[in-house]
Amino acid sequence: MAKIVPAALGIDAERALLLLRNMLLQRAVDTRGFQLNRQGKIPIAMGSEGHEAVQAGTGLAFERGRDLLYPYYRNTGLILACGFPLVDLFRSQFARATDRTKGRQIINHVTARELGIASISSIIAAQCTHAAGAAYALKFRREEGRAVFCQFGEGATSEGEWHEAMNFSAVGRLPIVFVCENNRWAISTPQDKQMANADVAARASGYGMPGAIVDGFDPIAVYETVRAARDRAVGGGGPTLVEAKCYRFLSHTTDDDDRTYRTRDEVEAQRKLDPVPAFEQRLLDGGIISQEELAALRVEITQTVNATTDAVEGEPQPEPGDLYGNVYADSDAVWI
Ligand SMILES: Cc1ncc(C[n+]2csc(CCOP(=O)(O)OP(=O)(O)O)c2C)c(N)n1
Repeated sequence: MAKIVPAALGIDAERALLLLRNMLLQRAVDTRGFQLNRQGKIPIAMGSEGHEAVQAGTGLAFERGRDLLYPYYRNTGLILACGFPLVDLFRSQFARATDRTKGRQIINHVTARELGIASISSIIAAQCTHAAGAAYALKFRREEGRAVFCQFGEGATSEGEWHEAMNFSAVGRLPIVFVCENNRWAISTPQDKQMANADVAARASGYGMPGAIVDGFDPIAVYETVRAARDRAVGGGGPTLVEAKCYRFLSHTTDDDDRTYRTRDEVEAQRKLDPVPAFEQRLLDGGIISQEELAALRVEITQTVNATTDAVEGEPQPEPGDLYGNVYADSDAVWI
């Protein structure tokens, strides 16, 4: 018989376990990325530790086969939650010939048209205008029941493109959800040097759309908030700005050393709120998972990540002669 989650959790056991699985996988992928980089096997790794709950919750709100996702580079957990294959994520990290961009793009900058996952751009906030354009297309074509998800950090909200996307979406009442993953730091720039207001969500009213603040360490709260925003978008109510307050536990990338700009005390204080063990405990306390089942899930995920990285490491590198392929139309090969 299916387990029923106590009312306080607000969702059924199946979805609660999906959230947990995604969060554990995301943490395992992050850990492996940093290991592979330190072993000299991949050129750079970008961690999303501290963003697990935001991304698992948002991924659960995403309607596969209908919605469109415009992610940013820190969205490994989210793209996995939206169906992106783990093997393709590591093919991107190892820049193998089997990679969907044939090893061309910087790691984690993936794309999967068939899943509705748009190509990731390194240019901060560029995805926001792309997302607004996609939402405009959905409305223009009268495609009912579909929404666009647009993800970004708080640093991106200083970019002109972000403001243009917000304004255009609000004026057109477009079916789009803006999700700000506010981890307080844009590399070495703290939020209070980025903006004079405390909450990104407060900016929404300036465009004439609702803004919502949610605890980014709580995957269920994120799911419910983003899902409500999606329902509003699909129902013709227009865009919403959701601000999920979280934290980046690791350096910006493996090329960054966060000890140069933030104190260990600050990081340690945030670590105490780590969303992964907190959600494990919540599901244990709620009787959704037992200690044995949790241990087995952790082992299964580690084994999957091990097997995948072992397999991908053995795949071929791109051929040097292929360098100019896939650059211009009618060149020697097509994009997947
Ligand atoms: C237009 C532009 N300016 C600067 C950069 C360099 N840059 C890369 S990541 C980053 C920080 C962005 O921070 P935020 O949007 O808060 O996202 P986070 O990395 O914290 O998740 C910056 C400034 C860039 N890629 N594009």
